[in-house]
Amino acid sequence: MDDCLFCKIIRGEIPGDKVFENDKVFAFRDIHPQAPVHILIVPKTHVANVLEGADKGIVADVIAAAAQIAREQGLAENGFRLITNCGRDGAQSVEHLHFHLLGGKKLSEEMA
Ligand code: DGP
Repeated sequence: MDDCLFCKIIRGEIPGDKVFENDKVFAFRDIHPQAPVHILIVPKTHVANVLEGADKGIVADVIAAAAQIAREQGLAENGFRLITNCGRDGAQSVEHLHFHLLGGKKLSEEMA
């Protein structure tokens, strides 16, 4: 999508600290990290959120990549959090489906 921030990062038009890429998924470090490891994992196909991506198999591709990245980042032993925000009440600020991979410390038990 022409004016989507994350599409521009995927295309290399805006710098992104890339940590992973395959034919379907791209991952880069969050610009405002909330944990020692904070990576955004996004599908290369533009869908706005998990509602749009769920029935196209896109979410499954992103989750598979997230599991690989978690292992590569050394998060498998102690654990991590993998979340996606959706819509206004979910506090989604960028309308391109993304999962936050957070780890590298004991995370808060608060979910909201
Ligand atoms: P969300 O609130 O779930 O939509 O998360 C969007 C995340 O995107 C937020 O944690 C900050 C991150 N972000 C916003 N703009 C940029 C950017 O230009 N580069 C990178 N790397 N991350 C960004």
